[in-house]
Amino acid sequence: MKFCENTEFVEAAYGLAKEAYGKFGINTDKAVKTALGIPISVQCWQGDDVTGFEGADGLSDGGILATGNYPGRARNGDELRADAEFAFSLIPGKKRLSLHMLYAETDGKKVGRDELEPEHFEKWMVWSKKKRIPLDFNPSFFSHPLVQDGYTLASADSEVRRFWIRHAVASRKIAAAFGVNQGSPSVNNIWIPDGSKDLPADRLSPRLRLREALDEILEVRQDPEAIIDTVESKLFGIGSESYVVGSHDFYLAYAAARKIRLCLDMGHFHPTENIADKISAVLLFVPGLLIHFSRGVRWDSDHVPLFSDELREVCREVNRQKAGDKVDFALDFFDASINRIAAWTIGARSLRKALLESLLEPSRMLLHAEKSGKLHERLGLMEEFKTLPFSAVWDKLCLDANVPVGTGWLSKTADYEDQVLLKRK
Ligand code: RNT
Ligand code: ZN
Repeated sequence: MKFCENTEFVEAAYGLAKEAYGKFGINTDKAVKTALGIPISVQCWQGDDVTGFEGADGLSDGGILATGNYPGRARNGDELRADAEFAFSLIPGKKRLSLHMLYAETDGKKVGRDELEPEHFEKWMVWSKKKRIPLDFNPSFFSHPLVQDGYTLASADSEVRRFWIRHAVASRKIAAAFGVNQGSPSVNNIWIPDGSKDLPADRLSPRLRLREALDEILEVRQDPEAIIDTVESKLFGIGSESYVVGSHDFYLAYAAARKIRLCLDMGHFHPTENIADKISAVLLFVPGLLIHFSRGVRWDSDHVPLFSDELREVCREVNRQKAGDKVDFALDFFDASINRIAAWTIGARSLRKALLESLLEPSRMLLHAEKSGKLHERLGLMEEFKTLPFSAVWDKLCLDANVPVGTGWLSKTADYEDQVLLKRK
């Protein structure tokens, strides 16, 4: 069955669902429209296993790892843009694309990462404008010989540190150029891998150096209308199991003190810790959040996110607090063991689903039960809401957005694999 052939069925089911939600005071038409309008920043690096265009044959030196060798990885800008565009045709709603410094296009010239300029992202900017897909950005502190013994901005070697400071300053200039090009700010996220495999004797000095380096980077003025600065923490990485300089405590305090936005990555906390609970706490003290939607599995923080309880709870929290204007939604994962277009599609669709579901929650009833001390009612309602006819509204959202309903995107992905991906040798 092709996705467009069951329009009537989707509409009929939606009619019933609309009535069901209406009984709880929820306007499904409005929820669909709102959910479609929330931008999801899709990470370009799922398309090529975080390899980039510097001639590397994969990700290295930085505590993260892409595993798998499914055929069809994008090898250059044109392929990556084509793949992203195709994936975007399967993902409903507003999208942005997040780039890394690694994805500069220098026409075969070797340009140091500390010397990159907006002109090296010209092709991306032209594409962004033409396709109306705003760009976000990230300095790349990995896969580079100057990631010295696992350290970059916090390195004790001042030459190494200076190089990475120049790199981050350059990334902010490029992000600001994106912002001007697209007429809205580009989010520039700083994540560094710095840390130690085994127990450090000195936990303080690297943190002092990181604080100083960040201050120096952020001191360079960029137009706040063009760029939003964020900093991202981590719990541990490969080779930084015992100590991470940019821990959650470090960046939480830093972002609050310097009044910049904080990035919370769902895969960067203890396995039973959900960032949903952090949102209301952190937003009291920092101006905004970037959320990296990901899925941690044992040591890996970057599996494809699913429509899981954790992810749904995060979206519900943002909606319940009406914090949407202070939160940017982004994806961060890289799985090289499955079709990369499918990885993008599964992750992005699951986030869009959770956003829609959060908007369909009859939160007022929960609040009412809570305020009147009827906690059994609060729990009972939460449980009953789980089985409201959500899938009918989700299908309608896909139909309205003109993307495949249900499993329809899988056969399209298979065609693209045959016609495009498998031809790449
Ligand atoms: C790594 C961080 C970071 C990266 C990307 C590639 O643990 O999550 O966000 O995944 O920048
Ligand atoms: Zn992340």
